[in-house]
Amino acid sequence: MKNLKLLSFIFIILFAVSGTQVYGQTTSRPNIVLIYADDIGYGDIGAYGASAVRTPNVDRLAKEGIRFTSGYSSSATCTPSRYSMLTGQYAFRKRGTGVLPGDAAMIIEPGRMTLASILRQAGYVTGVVGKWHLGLGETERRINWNGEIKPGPLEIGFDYSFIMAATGDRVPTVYVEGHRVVGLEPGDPIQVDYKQPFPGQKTGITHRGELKMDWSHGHNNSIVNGIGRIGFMTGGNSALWIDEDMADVFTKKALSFIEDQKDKPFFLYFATHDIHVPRVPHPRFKGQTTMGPRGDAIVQFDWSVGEILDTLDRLNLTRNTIVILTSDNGPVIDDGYKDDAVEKLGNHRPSGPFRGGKYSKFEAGTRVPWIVRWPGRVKPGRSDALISQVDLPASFASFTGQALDRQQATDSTDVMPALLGRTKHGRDHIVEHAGTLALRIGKWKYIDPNNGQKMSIQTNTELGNDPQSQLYDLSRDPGEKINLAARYPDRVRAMKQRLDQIKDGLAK
Ligand code: NG6
Ligand code: CA
Repeated sequence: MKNLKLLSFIFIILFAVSGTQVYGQTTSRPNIVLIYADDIGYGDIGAYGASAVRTPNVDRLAKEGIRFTSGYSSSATCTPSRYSMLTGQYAFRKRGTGVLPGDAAMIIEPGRMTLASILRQAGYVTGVVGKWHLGLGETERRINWNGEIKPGPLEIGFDYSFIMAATGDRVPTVYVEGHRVVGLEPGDPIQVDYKQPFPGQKTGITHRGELKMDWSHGHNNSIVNGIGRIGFMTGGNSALWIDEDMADVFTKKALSFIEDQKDKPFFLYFATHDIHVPRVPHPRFKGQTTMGPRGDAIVQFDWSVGEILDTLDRLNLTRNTIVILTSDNGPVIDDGYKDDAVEKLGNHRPSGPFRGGKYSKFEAGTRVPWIVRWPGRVKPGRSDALISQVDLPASFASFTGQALDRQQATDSTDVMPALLGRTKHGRDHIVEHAGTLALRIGKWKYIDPNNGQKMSIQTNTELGNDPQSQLYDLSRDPGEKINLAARYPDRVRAMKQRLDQIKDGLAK
């Protein structure tokens, strides 16, 4: 009995020691900076093959870290990708997790375990700067923008937040820091309505000729800073953001967070607005590419990344910081504004070698740039491991030696060994979500049959929908051109079955 106790004691000690030593960080917790781009495609980055735009800072990160070739966002649009990245649960499991309006209630319940709360639990100071798009407040359409706006990021594990509520093209076009709109004057309260304009309000339809950037579809409600938006708002004039300054504002906040927390382990979730629409980079980036605002916004994004890397260098934090860079979904050219993106694209291929883009079940919808750097600990190189953003909660729970609440982050897999380059293998499969689902297992990609539109007329994107099953061999046909479903009916059946089981929560 005594021996048994001693044995289990030794076992526990060994386990604890090996647990913390797995990643060789017994003495310190490295900082974590997650740079999350918006709508940047696989082919939009120099390190991933782009030549029409230069991205020296992202390329530096790729050179000093691991460049993943099969890194995925869990969905082909923003809200569901962010939802699953923070919660570890696929967004398709929960209703109401599609692209949210700016006055949506928060879709992650207060107190729920998230990537942020996991790290906070491990002693990290946690901050989010940039695009939120997960809703705010308790009740839809009932947010009081002039009072305390909560729950929000602070209620799900962040110690600090400086965000835009939804997207650059949705009202309210103001920054929210903690629970308050920044720079609001009490005499000029904000009102938001997604259904109808306020009496006498100028809109993108009534005053189209006055717009500094015309819309191509949607984006014709309120006019703010000369640009039509989705949704109507009035008031809050002193608080309205200036699109041209947004990258500067967010980057500055991110840098101060790093600076303020430099002596503690910190987690920064830096979610840029770039390169989402409206693409209105600061004038100093204007004309940096031949591709118009979309290309210039990539340069601006790269500048923000450079500021983060330089600050880590200056504060001597580089070696003790894991930087992850990825994007929330694939690329789109015309996402609703006439910003010359189509006309000036030239030979640039935002989707890289892949088919489709944002909104699509083809690879370019969710296969995105994904880089991990941890100098001295992570050997630079390239990895073809399959990894998904939904894996971040489980991976960082394991990294910080915590047991994950399996009831919650049901879809999250610990891929930390792959993220840190200790193995070339990540998950065995990837679920790709754009309305309906697709499944990748190894080199095989299966797309569930469905009757959706094949092509988005608005954005000119191939959505991957087809009433027939689709099966592609990505190793020979990364562009998903040759449907092999008829030739391999057994594989189609097996993959469909697996996908159905995943959908029903019966298999991972
Ligand atoms: C679409 C918008 C698009 C973009 C997208 C969300 C229209 C016609 N299109 O509804 O411009 O805002 O939603 O993008 O309004 S995401 O990256 O945040 O998911
Ligand atoms: Ca997006």
